[in-house]
Amino acid sequence: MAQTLCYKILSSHLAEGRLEKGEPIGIRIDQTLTQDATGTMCYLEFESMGIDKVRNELAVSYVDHNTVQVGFENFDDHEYLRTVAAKKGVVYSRAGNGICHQVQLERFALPGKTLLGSDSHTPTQGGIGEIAIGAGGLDVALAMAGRPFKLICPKVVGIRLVGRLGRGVAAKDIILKVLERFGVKGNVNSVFEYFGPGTAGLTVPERATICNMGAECGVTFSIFPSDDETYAFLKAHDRQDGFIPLCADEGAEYDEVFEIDLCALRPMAALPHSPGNIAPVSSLAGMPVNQVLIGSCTNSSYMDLKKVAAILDGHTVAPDVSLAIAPGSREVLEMISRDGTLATLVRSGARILESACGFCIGNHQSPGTDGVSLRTSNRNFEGRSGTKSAKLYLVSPETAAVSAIRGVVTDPFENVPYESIPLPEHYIHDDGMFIFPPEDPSSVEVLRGPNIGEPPMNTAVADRLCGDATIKVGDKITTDHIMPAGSRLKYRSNIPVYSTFVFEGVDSGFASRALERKKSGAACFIIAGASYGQGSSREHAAICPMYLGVKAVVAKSIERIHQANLCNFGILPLVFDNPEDYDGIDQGDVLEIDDVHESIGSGRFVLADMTKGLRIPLTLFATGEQKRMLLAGGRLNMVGEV
Ligand code: MIC
Ligand code: SF4
Repeated sequence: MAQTLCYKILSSHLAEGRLEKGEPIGIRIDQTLTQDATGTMCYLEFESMGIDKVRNELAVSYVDHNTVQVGFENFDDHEYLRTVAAKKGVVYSRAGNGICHQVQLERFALPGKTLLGSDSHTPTQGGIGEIAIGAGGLDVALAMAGRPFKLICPKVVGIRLVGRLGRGVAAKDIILKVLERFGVKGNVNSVFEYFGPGTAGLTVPERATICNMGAECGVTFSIFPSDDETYAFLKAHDRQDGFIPLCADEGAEYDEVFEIDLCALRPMAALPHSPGNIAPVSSLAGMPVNQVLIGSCTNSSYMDLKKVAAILDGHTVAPDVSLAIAPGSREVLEMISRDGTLATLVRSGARILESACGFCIGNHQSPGTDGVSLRTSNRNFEGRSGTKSAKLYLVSPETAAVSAIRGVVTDPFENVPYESIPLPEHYIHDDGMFIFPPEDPSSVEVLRGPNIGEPPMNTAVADRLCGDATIKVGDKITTDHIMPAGSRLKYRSNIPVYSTFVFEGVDSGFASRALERKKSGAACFIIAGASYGQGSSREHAAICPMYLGVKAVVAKSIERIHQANLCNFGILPLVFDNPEDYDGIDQGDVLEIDDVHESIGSGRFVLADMTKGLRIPLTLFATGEQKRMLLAGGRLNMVGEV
């Protein structure tokens, strides 16, 4: 039978289950990646498994998120990551080498391989024809231990591209169009497979931009075929040996097809406060802008910055705009330094930032009060920038650059000084900022600063949970709402401290309220609307609530990575059978669940709201393995199974 590209790679890596839509399957993982903010927990978890050396083909540990280093914590974390990598056979990418997804694309990603990464934008590597999936740190630790990664065999949405992008229209506009169609919820257990004649006109970095933001739709991964463009990109990095051509079979059938005519596409933007809130840039034209930030794992490639420089050349940034640019990697920075692009950027007044996540995760460059910030990154959740009242618009580098010069949002369609910019024939590359693990790690001492604690353990779940609706939240609660990053990031390795910030921006009293309940032996319940836990892969959004005594999340729907993280740490992810039952529960209501053990087995729960006298049916959507984890109080309690 004719197969999609997605199913071809899945079948060549199938380790468990049947390759049928909706079935739980396990796949072999060739490569893993971690970044520092999720990495410390991940390697602590890996160490707790008692395995000497990683068992997959390649494991890379990047330092790109926590590079601000105010206080000793970040530096200590980096030292832990450097030494544990050497001990366990992991390649270490030092701070300064660049953003994990950009560097992985340049140096390691290969068509036909599988990659699991402890970052939700891991699917960026789909741009090279790799199945690349984001997951919590514990799942990545299990993959490093050689265990198959468990997922639901996905529905494949074919995205057919026809035509060519017009002048000033970018890959970013394609994915914003996809976001307009599919939104940020309701796409769990689906993947996007790009095909059609329009794919040939897109370079690998452009394809990577598109796959990067599939994460915002909540799909498991996105993928492009591997073709002449893929070969050209690999060859330009002297990595053509890893090339294999790959595409869907003739006549392969998709579960659904969405077609985009690239000729008709116009520049798009995601409006505050969701990447799914899409409008054409032309509808925003003339709106004054305070800040423009170019960078992040979505749009910080050499090609992106060449286009930006071509637009900025000969201009100065508008007087009331602050423009800052973060090249995605050391390779990009070296390329733009050597060919003069950097001088053009500097001459225009751009502030050059470190090759790191930086502004994207709210580490710095927070906008002013009520500020309008145009960004080429992928998330514009309220407060993520560090300024709650700021309004973030996600746009292409082209829209960002023309608007930076004019000081108001400006449509770049037919408004850029070049037709197209070709891929360089050769990229300068230098692996000097990677530390490759020694053959014999016996003399390596793993360094642990005082900020680094053990991963906390949960207790096996009780058969009866009694407590209250400790917090009630609405729809589309992101992991940034649950577990803020930005200035709080440095506590990622210190769960007791980091936990004090759970739901900080939503309800600052939550953490202390939850701890009080925990001390009195009561269970905390989180009541939520649709698409709970969307956004990042950070397992801290499960670990810290677990630490505070949360036993169950009861929601209209829960996003894939977060659902898996909740199971991994022994929090019940329960979904309302009737979404309107959400309305009947108020924060503070006394809640009970009886027969928890039996209910985990059957997947059928009844939540009693004692305050209102309601009995509310709930379902647990979990695999057999996840059910065993929930009974045990989390994966780390399943001795002998990791
Ligand atoms: C993000 O973009 O939200 C992050 C920060 O990269 C997260 C990972 C984290 O929270 O450490 C992600 O995307 O998974
Ligand atoms: Fe880093 Fe931002 Fe990409 Fe997350 S989305 S990996 S914070 S650049």
